Amino acid sequence: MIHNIYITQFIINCMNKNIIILIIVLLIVGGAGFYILNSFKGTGVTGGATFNVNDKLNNQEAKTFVVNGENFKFIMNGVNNPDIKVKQGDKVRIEFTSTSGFHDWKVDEFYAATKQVVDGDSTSVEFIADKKGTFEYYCSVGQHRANGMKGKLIVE
Ligand SMILES: [Cu+2]
Repeated sequence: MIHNIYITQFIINCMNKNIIILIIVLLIVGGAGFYILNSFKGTGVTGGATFNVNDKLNNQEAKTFVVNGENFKFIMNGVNNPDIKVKQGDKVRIEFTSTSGFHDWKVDEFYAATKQVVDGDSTSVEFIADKKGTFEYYCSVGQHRANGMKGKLIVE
């Protein structure tokens, strides 16, 4: 009986020791992980005017649309001036190429605008579609918008 108590005591002592060691290991690993994660923050490549510090949406995967422009229309997957549909809160990325002529892609309500590109050049813009509604995207070069170079951005 006494023998059994000693064995039980011994096992409990061992478990305590193991638990303490486990906790120490977890603290070290956790601390190192936290330190490594922190050291990565702030070193990210920003690459654009849409980078928001302290914006968790920034980590969201962007919904990407590949759009081409020519005189005087936008084309996406073979469709002219297509409706671009997203959900409220989505991060939207427009990858825009001018197949011919001088063009850009713009939506005023989200202050989203690519730079103007010419013949075969590409550019892109990212923005958060933070309000619902139907908005017009368009080309701001010359009279292109009036000539029909526009379409709908629908945020649901
Ligand atoms: Cu244009």
